[in-house]
Amino acid sequence: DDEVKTGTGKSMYAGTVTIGTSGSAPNFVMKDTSRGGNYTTDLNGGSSGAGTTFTDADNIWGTGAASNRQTAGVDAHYGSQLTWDYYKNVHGRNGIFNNGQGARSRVHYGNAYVNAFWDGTQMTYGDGSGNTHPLTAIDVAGHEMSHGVTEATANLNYSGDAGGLNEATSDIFGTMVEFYANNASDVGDYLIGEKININGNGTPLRYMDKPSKDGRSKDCWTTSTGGLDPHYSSGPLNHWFYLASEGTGAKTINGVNYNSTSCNGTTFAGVGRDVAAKVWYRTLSTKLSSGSTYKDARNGAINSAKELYGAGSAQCKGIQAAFSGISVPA
Ligand code: ASN
Ligand code: ZN
Ligand code: CA
Repeated sequence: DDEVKTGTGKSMYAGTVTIGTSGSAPNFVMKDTSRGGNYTTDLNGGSSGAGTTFTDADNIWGTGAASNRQTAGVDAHYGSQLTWDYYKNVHGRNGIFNNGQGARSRVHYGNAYVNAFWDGTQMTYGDGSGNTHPLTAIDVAGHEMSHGVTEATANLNYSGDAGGLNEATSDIFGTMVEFYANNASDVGDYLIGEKININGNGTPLRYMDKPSKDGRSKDCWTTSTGGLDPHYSSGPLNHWFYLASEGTGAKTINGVNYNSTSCNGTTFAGVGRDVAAKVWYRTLSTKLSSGSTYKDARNGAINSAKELYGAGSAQCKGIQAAFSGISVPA
């Protein structure tokens, strides 16, 4: 039956969580009828097809260990559930496509595949090196599904300035989904991929307070930014989001230390991440298009902040100061 059931998931990265399922004993199904029918399947090492939808006898899923096939499914399903709830409850968006339809998530793609991706219609996750750390952490799931939101809204290109805006948008909303989850095992931070140990030494993939800490991303916008891989040209907008949210200077949030400085030497307070995300969502969904530049992002965000909070508001000033703080000129 299609009635929503509440399952218990023993995840890899987020502890024991509640997940939306359906069906009934002994055939519960990892399909969430309360969230557009989001469902999660096992590719079992394959690289094509729909995979096999996870089922379970007692609606208690996974063990918390990667060796159990359901575990990665729990994390992926939980990530899709959080992403659905974040966009719905915070931005009034009804699913990735804003049409009430959920999406499939596929886990156990290929062998030791160290990536995850949105392909326009569905999510796919590899199991990571050694097949021991699937790329199913909350921020990664939120990042990838936000590529779907970007595609359905501004449809930003994946090259030039727009490529950086595209990637950073996924980092911004992946991060906001992580904060929204308020999960004690995977706390909100301004780091990307801190749970999946992709570098093998425990360091995250990206740092929003100072993107250059990854050795390749840029902190400040220049006329050369658009020539970089989108995962590095995202740096300035990630830095903007941190500065707009938290301001300049040293800060500890959920036990993580940050120290962010502006590119132009100014110091200022942040307007809070909820405000910065609201402004950026409005910018993405009403101001930008495929060829948008960092200058378009600045103008769009300032106009969005004016519409939301008023021209003279502290919020509008903070958004503007943070764009000047990443060297995007007026
Ligand atoms: N996981 C990568 C990303 O979302 C896939 C890609 O390179 N597009 O950025
Ligand atoms: Zn991405
Ligand atoms: Ca994170």
